[in-house]
Amino acid sequence: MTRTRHPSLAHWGAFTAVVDEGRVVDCEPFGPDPSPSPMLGSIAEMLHSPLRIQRPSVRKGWLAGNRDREGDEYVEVSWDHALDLVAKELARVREESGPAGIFGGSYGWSSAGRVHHARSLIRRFLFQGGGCVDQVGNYSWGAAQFLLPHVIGTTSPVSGDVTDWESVLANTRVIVAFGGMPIKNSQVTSGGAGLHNLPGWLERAQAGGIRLVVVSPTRADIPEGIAADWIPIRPNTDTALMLGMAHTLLAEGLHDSEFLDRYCQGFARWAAYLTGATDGQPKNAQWAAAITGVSADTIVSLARSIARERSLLTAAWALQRAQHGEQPYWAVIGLAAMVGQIGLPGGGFAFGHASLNSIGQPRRQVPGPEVPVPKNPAQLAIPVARITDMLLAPGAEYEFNGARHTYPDIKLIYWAGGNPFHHHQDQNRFRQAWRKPQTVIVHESWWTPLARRADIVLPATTSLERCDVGGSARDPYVFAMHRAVAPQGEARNDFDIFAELARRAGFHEAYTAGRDEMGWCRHVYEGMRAGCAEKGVTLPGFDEFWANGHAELPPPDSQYVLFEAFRRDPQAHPLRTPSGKIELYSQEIAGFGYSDCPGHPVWLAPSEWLGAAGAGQWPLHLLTNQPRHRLHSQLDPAALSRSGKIQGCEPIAMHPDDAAARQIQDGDRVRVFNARGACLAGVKLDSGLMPGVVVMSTGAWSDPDGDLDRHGNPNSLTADIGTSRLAQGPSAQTALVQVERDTGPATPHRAWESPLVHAATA
Ligand SMILES: Nc1nc2c(c(=O)[nH]1)N[C@H]1C(S)=C(S)[C@@H](COP(=O)(O)OP(=O)(O)OC[C@H]3O[C@@H](n4cnc5c(=O)[nH]c(N)nc54)[C@H](O)[C@@H]3O)O[C@H]1N2
Ligand SMILES: Nc1nc2c(c(=O)[nH]1)N[C@H]1C(S)=C(S)[C@@H](COP(=O)(O)OP(=O)(O)OC[C@H]3O[C@@H](n4cnc5c(=O)[nH]c(N)nc54)[C@H](O)[C@@H]3O)O[C@H]1N2
Ligand SMILES: [Mo]
Repeated sequence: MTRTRHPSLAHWGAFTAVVDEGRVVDCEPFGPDPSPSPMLGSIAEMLHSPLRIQRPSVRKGWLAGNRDREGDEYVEVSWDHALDLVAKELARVREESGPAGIFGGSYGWSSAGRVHHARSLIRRFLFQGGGCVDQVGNYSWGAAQFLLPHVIGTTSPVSGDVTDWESVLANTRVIVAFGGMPIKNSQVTSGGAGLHNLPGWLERAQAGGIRLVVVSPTRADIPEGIAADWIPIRPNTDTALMLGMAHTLLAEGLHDSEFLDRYCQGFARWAAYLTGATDGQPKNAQWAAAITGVSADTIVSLARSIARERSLLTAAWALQRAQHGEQPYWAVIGLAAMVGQIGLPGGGFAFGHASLNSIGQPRRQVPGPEVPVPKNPAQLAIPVARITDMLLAPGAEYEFNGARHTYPDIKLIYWAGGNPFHHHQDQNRFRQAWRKPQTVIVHESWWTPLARRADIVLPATTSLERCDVGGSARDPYVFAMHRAVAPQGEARNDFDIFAELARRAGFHEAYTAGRDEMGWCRHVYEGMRAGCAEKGVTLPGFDEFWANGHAELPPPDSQYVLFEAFRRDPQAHPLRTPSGKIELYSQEIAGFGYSDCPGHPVWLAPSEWLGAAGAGQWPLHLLTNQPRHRLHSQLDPAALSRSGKIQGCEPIAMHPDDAAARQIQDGDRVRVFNARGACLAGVKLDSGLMPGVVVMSTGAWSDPDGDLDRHGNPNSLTADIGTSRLAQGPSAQTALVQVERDTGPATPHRAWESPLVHAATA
């Protein structure tokens, strides 16, 4: 038997695909990876899954003009016919409505390979073809993205430019991790990685005696095998905790006045709020204790400890994925500024040290492989998480980051590389909105909930069916991704689909730039190689790289410390804020006049939280974290993800007291519900949870029956509100629910079934 071996890469790590008789039989982890992800084991099963879309398919009802996209049947058509249909629809809508009628932001993670990165390819195609309504921001750190430029002049710390682990290990004495450091999240990095180092960094931190404090509603956010002090906190109240700490520093004279004067703008304004001079309410530790559920003593001693020792304050991205999510990020910067260690090795603030594998990994700052996406000539975009508002209310006005905008009237949606039927909040509202456009076109590899709600479905290849180049910032490798098997069914590469559509619209040459797949692989690699050369880093030529399967970058010469240069010389290295300093009071933001995001960090109670009046009817705060066994909704039907289900449903973690009060036992099937919707879930008792808090991971493929999702997509319960008028980010972590035992008959969900697909007649 001749087995062949092919290097490849997924968002959850590099690997070698082993192929036997046209089938991938194994995915072996990349040799140097110290902590490969078990999710590699799901790739072969998904590649050959019966859920693969075999041929281009058209929704039956669409042909008859109906827009009810739930539960319909499909008719297979030839590629030529499908491409003609798509080209005609695009041309019709462009003609009738212009680019404002086409929604093509296509948010989603797509694949790790950068040549075949579907979201880049679709935007390249739609922008070159005249433009469309794009999406700005993301679901990961949408609030931070629009807040941080006002406060520190850049968003780059949230995407990875934070003080690196080497500097932390050598200098830090206490790490305070708001939202914790769940190692499971570091399996993943957008674009994939060769080395999963977080477990190793944490072990070294522990061996070096660095104290780790995890502030989180759940003990599960303490990294496995690492000792940490756990401070349980009510969800969405970290800002109050930080304000209580800031007040303590001020009251005890532990704040660094010199740092605040020299490097910060507006501390006096913020201090007046902290002391209560502006509103009569001192934000002292007692005040914070009543909001957060953390004792005043704990707050005071944590404040003292971060001021007296070298401290790193890091906030998980989840903190800002909540209503008023701007505030904890601004407050943590304010707190770190008072401590005065910003710009010192191992000190200051950081974001997301375990949110992705890449955060805090030392690496040279060099460009990665990328397909160029031109500018959107239509200059139209909405904040990514406002999609339902847009679809439901064309012509309505909304505020965003200091400007007023109007929602366009969308006639056609084109999506490739994402799954809004998993990722968007308040799915029942979103499902109503999805009925509005005339036409929905989707490229997918599987019959996902999105594909099953599209009008024209084009089957896309997966990474192992094509050649690519991949890699991510802050990983020392760039990877060759070799085609391992032939395309399954009639699947085609997204690139080839768009190239054919571009041909029909007369811009094939511009789209392909005269390159085929290998031409593009060579091109993006050579682009990276040239960028590296400019920084004094030599990479091998393409042919050598391709044959070897990867190329390695040398380690950086020095440890990276965030704002080190600014601290050394703030005149020579000012921040790109109006004052050139850290803005603890922002005249710019204050000038927008937003009560939901005023001019300095404040505590604003969210509309749903455990201290809210509504907590009577909906007494449990639902957190929806990242799934351990899959990447969002990707890999959900595979054995690893299936193994975590309880009675076929997505698990919900619940405190034993909350369960007992509802006559619920471990392993029971429950209905989780609120005014927006409901889903089934299987109970996993967890005494490491703060009582009153329940946790479900995102990504279970939904199977709605009316307003009830039978599988357990928690977005059937979350609120679809912007973080504030400033950033309009998603507020997924702000949701109250009730839970009851489900006593109905066990009806297994049908989320992992293909729709009824009729073979082509002609
Ligand atoms: N309640 C709640 N909701 C959340 C979050 C939360 O914390 N709580 N987190 C949010 C966050 S941070 C994110 S990033 C989003 C993630 O949301 P998404 O990125 O939309 O989720 P994925 O499941 O990764 O969807 C990617 C889709 O692309 C498809 N795909 C992969 N490769 C290819 C390809 O080569 N071609 C084509 N055509 N398709 C491909 C996959 O099959 C999959 O269906 O979810 C958000 N939603
Ligand atoms: N295995 C796996 N890893 C992933 C992903 C995946 O799908 N699977 N997705 C990746 C993506 S796209 C992203 S953006 C990142 C996201 O990275 P994060 O946003 O950091 O991840 P989450 O799991 O949403 O949240 C981390 C923890 O924050 C805690 N938390 C939530 N709300 C609060 C709060 O109000 N206060 C406090 N103190 N803690 C809170 C929760 O307990 C949760 O476990 O993860 C990435 N990593
Ligand atoms: Mo994300």
